[in-house]
Amino acid sequence: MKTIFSPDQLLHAPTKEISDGKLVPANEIPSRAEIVLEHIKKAQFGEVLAPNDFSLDPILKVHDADYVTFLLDFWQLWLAEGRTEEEVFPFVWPVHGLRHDIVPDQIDGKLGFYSFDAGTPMGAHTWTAARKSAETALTGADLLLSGDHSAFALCRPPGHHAHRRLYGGYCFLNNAAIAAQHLRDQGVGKVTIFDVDYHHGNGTQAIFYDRADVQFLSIHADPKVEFPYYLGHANERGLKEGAGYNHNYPLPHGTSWVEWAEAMEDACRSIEKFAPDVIIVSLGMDPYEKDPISKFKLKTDDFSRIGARIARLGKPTLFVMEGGYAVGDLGLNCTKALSGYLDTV
Ligand code: OKS
Ligand code: ZN
Repeated sequence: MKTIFSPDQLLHAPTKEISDGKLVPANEIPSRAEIVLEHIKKAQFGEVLAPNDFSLDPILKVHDADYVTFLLDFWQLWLAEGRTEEEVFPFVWPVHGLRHDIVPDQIDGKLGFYSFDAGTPMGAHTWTAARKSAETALTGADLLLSGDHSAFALCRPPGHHAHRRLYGGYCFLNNAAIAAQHLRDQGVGKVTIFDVDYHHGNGTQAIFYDRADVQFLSIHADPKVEFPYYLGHANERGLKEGAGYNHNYPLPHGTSWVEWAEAMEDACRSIEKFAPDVIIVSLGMDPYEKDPISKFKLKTDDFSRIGARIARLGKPTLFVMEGGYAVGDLGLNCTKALSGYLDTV
Protein backbone atom coordinates (compact mmCIF):
# COMPACT_ATOMS: atom_id res chain seq x y z
CA MET A 1 0.00 0.00 0.00
CA LYS A 2 1.48 3.30 -1.10
CA THR A 3 1.18 6.46 1.00
CA ILE A 4 0.77 9.92 -0.50
CA PHE A 5 1.96 13.02 1.32
CA SER A 6 3.50 16.43 0.61
CA PRO A 7 5.49 18.52 3.11
CA ASP A 8 3.50 21.51 1.80
CA GLN A 9 0.64 20.12 3.88
CA LEU A 10 2.61 21.19 6.96
CA LEU A 11 2.49 24.87 5.95
CA HIS A 12 -0.89 25.33 7.60
CA ALA A 13 0.33 25.63 11.18
CA PRO A 14 -2.21 27.17 13.54
CA THR A 15 -1.07 27.85 17.08
CA LYS A 16 -4.39 28.53 18.81
CA GLU A 17 -8.10 27.94 18.39
CA ILE A 18 -11.26 29.13 20.05
CA SER A 19 -12.91 26.42 22.10
CA ASP A 20 -15.19 26.29 25.12
CA GLY A 21 -15.03 30.04 25.66
CA LYS A 22 -11.29 30.40 25.52
CA LEU A 23 -8.27 30.47 23.26
CA VAL A 24 -6.54 27.13 23.60
CA PRO A 25 -3.53 25.57 21.85
CA ALA A 26 -4.50 24.35 18.37
CA ASN A 27 -5.23 20.63 18.03
CA GLU A 28 -4.88 20.27 14.29
CA ILE A 29 -1.12 20.81 14.08
CA PRO A 30 1.59 19.75 11.58
CA SER A 31 3.18 17.22 13.94
CA ARG A 32 0.07 15.05 13.53
CA ALA A 33 1.05 14.30 9.96
CA GLU A 34 4.75 14.04 10.77
CA ILE A 35 4.21 11.39 13.43
CA VAL A 36 1.96 9.35 11.14
CA LEU A 37 4.48 9.59 8.31
CA GLU A 38 7.27 8.44 10.60
CA HIS A 39 5.31 5.34 11.65
CA ILE A 40 4.24 4.59 8.08
CA LYS A 41 7.85 4.64 6.92
CA LYS A 42 8.92 2.35 9.76
CA ALA A 43 6.10 -0.07 9.00
CA GLN A 44 7.25 -0.34 5.35
CA PHE A 45 3.79 -0.67 3.85
CA GLY A 46 5.17 0.59 0.54
CA GLU A 47 6.47 3.68 -1.20
CA VAL A 48 5.71 7.18 0.06
CA LEU A 49 4.87 9.36 -2.94
CA ALA A 50 4.44 13.09 -3.40
CA PRO A 51 1.01 14.04 -4.78
CA ASN A 52 0.72 14.87 -8.46
CA ASP A 53 -0.27 18.35 -9.60
CA PHE A 54 -3.89 18.83 -10.63
CA SER A 55 -5.76 21.75 -12.11
CA LEU A 56 -8.48 23.27 -9.92
CA ASP A 57 -11.12 21.36 -11.91
CA PRO A 58 -11.52 18.34 -9.58
CA ILE A 59 -11.82 20.69 -6.59
CA LEU A 60 -14.40 22.80 -8.46
CA LYS A 61 -16.49 19.68 -9.08
CA VAL A 62 -17.18 19.59 -5.33
CA HIS A 63 -16.73 23.17 -4.10
CA ASP A 64 -18.38 26.29 -5.51
CA ALA A 65 -16.13 28.69 -7.43
CA ASP A 66 -16.89 31.66 -5.15
CA TYR A 67 -15.85 29.61 -2.11
CA VAL A 68 -12.58 28.51 -3.73
CA THR A 69 -11.91 32.14 -4.70
CA PHE A 70 -12.51 33.14 -1.08
CA LEU A 71 -9.98 30.53 0.16
CA LEU A 72 -7.48 31.79 -2.41
CA ASP A 73 -8.01 35.45 -1.47
CA PHE A 74 -8.88 35.72 2.20
CA TRP A 75 -5.32 36.34 3.37
CA GLN A 76 -4.89 39.29 0.99
CA LEU A 77 -8.26 40.69 2.11
CA TRP A 78 -7.21 40.28 5.74
CA LEU A 79 -3.95 42.15 5.15
CA ALA A 80 -5.74 44.80 3.10
CA GLU A 81 -7.93 45.48 6.14
CA GLY A 82 -4.76 46.24 8.12
CA ARG A 83 -4.90 43.13 10.28
CA THR A 84 -1.59 42.08 11.80
CA GLU A 85 -2.80 38.90 13.53
CA GLU A 86 -1.43 35.77 11.92
CA GLU A 87 -4.53 33.74 12.65
CA VAL A 88 -7.81 34.52 11.01
CA PHE A 89 -11.13 33.78 12.74
CA PRO A 90 -14.74 34.58 11.90
CA PHE A 91 -17.02 36.04 14.53
CA VAL A 92 -20.40 36.66 12.86
CA TRP A 93 -22.61 34.24 10.88
CA PRO A 94 -25.73 34.46 8.70
CA VAL A 95 -27.80 32.10 10.86
CA HIS A 96 -31.61 31.69 10.91
CA GLY A 97 -33.46 34.62 9.46
CA LEU A 98 -30.44 36.45 8.07
CA ARG A 99 -29.62 36.80 4.39
CA HIS A 100 -27.67 34.19 2.48
CA ASP A 101 -28.15 35.64 -0.97
CA ILE A 102 -25.66 38.50 -0.76
CA VAL A 103 -22.02 37.73 -0.03
CA PRO A 104 -20.44 40.60 1.91
CA ASP A 105 -17.44 42.40 0.41
CA GLN A 106 -15.59 42.90 3.67
CA ILE A 107 -13.36 40.16 5.09
CA ASP A 108 -15.21 39.59 8.39
CA GLY A 109 -18.50 39.29 6.55
CA LYS A 110 -16.96 36.83 4.12
CA LEU A 111 -15.34 34.76 6.88
CA GLY A 112 -18.70 34.23 8.58
CA PHE A 113 -20.48 33.62 5.29
CA TYR A 114 -18.14 30.78 4.35
CA SER A 115 -17.66 29.12 7.77
CA PHE A 116 -19.75 27.35 10.39
CA ASP A 117 -17.55 27.62 13.47
CA ALA A 118 -14.96 29.78 15.22
CA GLY A 119 -12.64 26.85 15.90
CA THR A 120 -10.87 26.70 12.55
CA PRO A 121 -7.94 29.09 12.32
CA MET A 122 -6.61 30.10 8.92
CA GLY A 123 -3.32 31.72 7.98
CA ALA A 124 -1.11 32.80 5.10
CA HIS A 125 -0.46 29.24 3.88
CA THR A 126 -3.76 27.57 4.60
CA TRP A 127 -4.81 27.48 0.96
CA THR A 128 -1.51 25.96 -0.19
CA ALA A 129 -1.73 23.22 2.42
CA ALA A 130 -5.44 22.53 1.84
CA ARG A 131 -4.95 22.28 -1.92
CA LYS A 132 -2.03 19.86 -1.48
CA SER A 133 -4.10 17.82 0.95
CA ALA A 134 -6.86 17.53 -1.68
CA GLU A 135 -4.24 16.59 -4.31
CA THR A 136 -2.94 13.93 -1.95
CA ALA A 137 -6.43 12.37 -1.94
CA LEU A 138 -6.73 12.77 -5.72
CA THR A 139 -3.38 11.03 -6.25
CA GLY A 140 -4.59 8.18 -4.04
CA ALA A 141 -7.71 7.91 -6.18
CA ASP A 142 -5.53 7.78 -9.30
CA LEU A 143 -3.47 4.94 -7.81
CA LEU A 144 -6.66 2.90 -7.48
CA LEU A 145 -7.60 3.78 -11.07
CA SER A 146 -4.25 2.46 -12.24
CA GLY A 147 -4.81 -0.85 -10.48
CA ASP A 148 -3.53 -0.56 -6.91
CA HIS A 149 -5.90 -2.35 -4.55
CA SER A 150 -5.44 0.20 -1.77
CA ALA A 151 -3.72 3.48 -0.94
CA PHE A 152 -3.29 5.77 2.03
CA ALA A 153 -3.77 9.49 1.45
CA LEU A 154 -2.11 11.15 4.43
CA CYS A 155 -4.34 14.18 4.19
CA ARG A 156 -3.84 17.16 6.45
CA PRO A 157 -5.60 19.52 6.92
CA PRO A 158 -8.56 17.12 7.12
CA GLY A 159 -11.68 17.42 4.99
CA HIS A 160 -14.88 15.72 6.13
CA HIS A 161 -16.50 18.78 7.77
CA ALA A 162 -16.06 20.99 4.68
CA HIS A 163 -19.27 21.57 2.69
CA ARG A 164 -19.46 22.78 -0.90
CA ARG A 165 -19.28 26.34 0.35
CA LEU A 166 -18.32 26.19 4.04
CA TYR A 167 -15.21 25.55 6.08
CA GLY A 168 -15.13 24.42 9.72
CA GLY A 169 -13.99 21.68 12.07
CA TYR A 170 -10.36 22.22 10.92
CA CYS A 171 -11.45 21.40 7.32
CA PHE A 172 -11.31 23.57 4.16
CA LEU A 173 -11.54 21.26 1.16
CA ASN A 174 -13.38 17.95 1.43
CA ASN A 175 -10.57 15.59 0.44
CA ALA A 176 -12.63 12.38 0.54
CA ALA A 177 -15.48 13.96 -1.44
CA ILE A 178 -13.08 15.36 -4.03
CA ALA A 179 -11.51 11.91 -4.44
CA ALA A 180 -14.94 10.26 -4.71
CA GLN A 181 -16.13 12.73 -7.35
CA HIS A 182 -12.88 12.29 -9.28
CA LEU A 183 -13.37 8.51 -9.31
CA ARG A 184 -16.91 8.98 -10.61
CA ASP A 185 -15.68 11.36 -13.32
CA GLN A 186 -13.05 8.83 -14.34
CA GLY A 187 -15.74 6.22 -14.90
CA VAL A 188 -16.06 4.44 -11.55
CA GLY A 189 -19.74 3.54 -11.18
CA LYS A 190 -20.44 3.52 -7.45
CA VAL A 191 -18.39 4.84 -4.55
CA THR A 192 -18.92 4.33 -0.81
CA ILE A 193 -17.50 6.78 1.70
CA PHE A 194 -17.28 5.15 5.13
CA ASP A 195 -16.45 7.72 7.82
CA VAL A 196 -15.09 6.25 11.05
CA ASP A 197 -13.92 9.55 12.57
CA TYR A 198 -15.34 10.38 16.02
CA HIS A 199 -17.14 13.39 14.52
CA HIS A 200 -19.94 13.28 11.99
CA GLY A 201 -18.77 13.94 8.43
CA ASN A 202 -21.34 16.68 7.90
CA GLY A 203 -19.65 18.11 4.83
CA THR A 204 -19.38 14.79 3.03
CA GLN A 205 -22.98 13.94 3.88
CA ALA A 206 -24.24 17.29 2.59
CA ILE A 207 -22.25 17.07 -0.65
CA PHE A 208 -23.72 13.71 -1.65
CA TYR A 209 -27.09 13.89 0.13
CA ASP A 210 -29.25 13.80 -3.00
CA ARG A 211 -27.16 11.28 -4.91
CA ALA A 212 -27.44 7.52 -5.33
CA ASP A 213 -24.00 7.03 -6.90
CA VAL A 214 -22.07 7.88 -3.72
CA GLN A 215 -23.16 6.11 -0.55
CA PHE A 216 -22.21 7.76 2.74
CA LEU A 217 -22.01 6.07 6.14
CA SER A 218 -20.72 7.64 9.36
CA ILE A 219 -20.18 6.26 12.88
CA HIS A 220 -19.77 9.15 15.30
CA ALA A 221 -20.65 10.77 18.61
CA ASP A 222 -24.30 11.80 18.85
CA PRO A 223 -24.61 15.37 17.53
CA LYS A 224 -27.05 16.10 20.39
CA VAL A 225 -23.97 16.20 22.61
CA GLU A 226 -21.02 16.62 20.27
CA PHE A 227 -19.55 18.71 17.48
CA PRO A 228 -20.73 19.45 14.76
CA TYR A 229 -24.13 19.46 16.63
CA TYR A 230 -26.38 20.35 13.71
CA LEU A 231 -26.08 17.29 11.47
CA GLY A 232 -25.49 13.57 11.90
CA HIS A 233 -28.77 12.20 13.31
CA ALA A 234 -29.99 8.71 12.46
CA ASN A 235 -33.05 9.96 10.59
CA GLU A 236 -30.94 11.71 7.93
CA ARG A 237 -31.30 9.09 5.20
CA GLY A 238 -30.75 11.10 2.00
CA LEU A 239 -33.02 13.09 -0.34
CA LYS A 240 -34.53 12.54 -3.80
CA GLU A 241 -32.39 10.03 -5.73
CA GLY A 242 -30.16 9.91 -2.66
CA ALA A 243 -32.94 8.62 -0.38
CA GLY A 244 -31.66 5.52 1.38
CA TYR A 245 -28.00 6.13 0.53
CA ASN A 246 -27.05 8.03 3.70
CA HIS A 247 -26.51 6.15 6.97
CA ASN A 248 -25.69 7.74 10.31
CA TYR A 249 -24.76 5.86 13.47
CA PRO A 250 -24.79 8.41 16.30
CA LEU A 251 -23.44 6.79 19.48
CA PRO A 252 -23.31 8.09 23.07
CA HIS A 253 -20.26 9.45 24.85
CA GLY A 254 -18.41 6.56 26.48
CA THR A 255 -18.94 4.18 23.56
CA SER A 256 -16.35 1.41 23.49
CA TRP A 257 -15.50 -1.33 21.02
CA VAL A 258 -18.48 -3.68 21.43
CA GLU A 259 -21.10 -1.03 20.61
CA TRP A 260 -18.90 0.64 18.02
CA ALA A 261 -18.34 -2.72 16.28
CA GLU A 262 -22.09 -3.42 16.25
CA ALA A 263 -22.63 -0.18 14.34
CA MET A 264 -19.78 -1.11 12.00
CA GLU A 265 -21.37 -4.51 11.28
CA ASP A 266 -24.62 -2.83 10.34
CA ALA A 267 -22.74 -0.32 8.18
CA CYS A 268 -20.79 -3.12 6.47
CA ARG A 269 -24.02 -4.92 5.62
CA SER A 270 -25.29 -1.74 3.93
CA ILE A 271 -22.02 -1.39 2.06
CA GLU A 272 -22.23 -4.99 0.86
CA LYS A 273 -25.78 -4.42 -0.31
CA PHE A 274 -24.78 -1.24 -2.17
CA ALA A 275 -21.87 -3.15 -3.79
CA PRO A 276 -19.59 -0.19 -4.48
CA ASP A 277 -16.74 -0.36 -6.99
CA VAL A 278 -14.47 1.58 -4.63
CA ILE A 279 -14.54 2.35 -0.91
CA ILE A 280 -13.11 5.54 0.54
CA VAL A 281 -12.52 5.39 4.29
CA SER A 282 -12.53 8.71 6.09
CA LEU A 283 -10.02 7.48 8.63
CA GLY A 284 -10.24 9.48 11.84
CA MET A 285 -8.20 8.20 14.74
CA ASP A 286 -10.12 10.25 17.30
CA PRO A 287 -12.48 7.50 18.54
CA TYR A 288 -9.35 6.55 20.54
CA GLU A 289 -9.75 6.39 24.32
CA LYS A 290 -6.88 8.82 24.93
CA ASP A 291 -7.86 11.35 22.29
CA PRO A 292 -7.94 14.80 23.91
CA ILE A 293 -11.17 15.92 22.22
CA SER A 294 -13.15 12.68 22.06
CA LYS A 295 -15.27 10.70 24.48
CA PHE A 296 -15.20 7.27 22.83
CA LYS A 297 -13.14 4.45 24.27
CA LEU A 298 -11.55 2.62 21.37
CA LYS A 299 -8.18 1.00 22.08
CA THR A 300 -5.16 0.68 19.84
CA ASP A 301 -5.97 -2.92 18.84
CA ASP A 302 -9.52 -1.93 17.91
CA PHE A 303 -8.08 0.05 14.99
CA SER A 304 -6.61 -3.21 13.62
CA ARG A 305 -10.08 -4.73 13.83
CA ILE A 306 -11.54 -1.82 11.90
CA GLY A 307 -8.91 -2.26 9.17
CA ALA A 308 -9.50 -6.02 9.04
CA ARG A 309 -13.28 -5.64 8.70
CA ILE A 310 -12.87 -3.15 5.88
CA ALA A 311 -10.49 -5.57 4.13
CA ARG A 312 -13.20 -8.24 4.24
CA LEU A 313 -15.45 -5.99 2.17
CA GLY A 314 -13.07 -6.96 -0.63
CA LYS A 315 -13.13 -3.70 -2.62
CA PRO A 316 -10.38 -1.34 -3.80
CA THR A 317 -9.99 1.00 -0.85
CA LEU A 318 -8.60 4.50 -0.42
CA PHE A 319 -7.88 5.50 3.16
CA VAL A 320 -8.10 9.25 3.65
CA MET A 321 -6.81 10.64 6.94
CA GLU A 322 -9.26 12.83 8.89
CA GLY A 323 -9.00 13.68 12.62
CA GLY A 324 -7.09 12.22 15.59
CA TYR A 325 -5.16 14.31 18.09
CA ALA A 326 -3.53 11.98 20.62
CA VAL A 327 -0.27 12.82 18.92
CA GLY A 328 1.75 10.35 21.02
CA ASP A 329 -0.26 7.34 19.83
CA LEU A 330 -1.56 8.68 16.54
CA GLY A 331 1.12 7.08 14.38
CA LEU A 332 0.73 3.73 16.07
CA ASN A 333 -3.08 3.72 15.81
CA CYS A 334 -2.93 4.69 12.16
CA THR A 335 -0.45 1.95 11.25
CA LYS A 336 -2.59 -0.51 13.24
CA ALA A 337 -5.62 0.34 11.11
CA LEU A 338 -3.65 -0.04 7.90
CA SER A 339 -1.82 -3.22 8.93
CA GLY A 340 -5.14 -4.68 10.11
CA TYR A 341 -6.33 -4.07 6.56
CA LEU A 342 -3.16 -5.35 4.85
CA ASP A 343 -2.91 -8.51 6.99
CA THR A 344 -6.49 -9.46 6.09
CA VAL A 345 -6.90 -8.39 2.49
C1 OKS B 1 -13.79 22.44 19.91
C2 OKS B 1 -14.17 21.23 19.18
C3 OKS B 1 -13.89 21.34 17.73
C4 OKS B 1 -14.01 20.00 17.17
C5 OKS B 1 -13.48 19.92 15.79
C6 OKS B 1 -13.51 18.52 15.33
C7 OKS B 1 -12.45 18.23 14.38
C8 OKS B 1 -12.43 16.79 14.02
N1 OKS B 1 -13.72 22.12 21.30
N2 OKS B 1 -13.25 16.37 13.08
O1 OKS B 1 -13.27 15.12 12.68
O2 OKS B 1 -11.70 15.98 14.53
ZN1 ZN C 1 -12.84 14.09 14.31
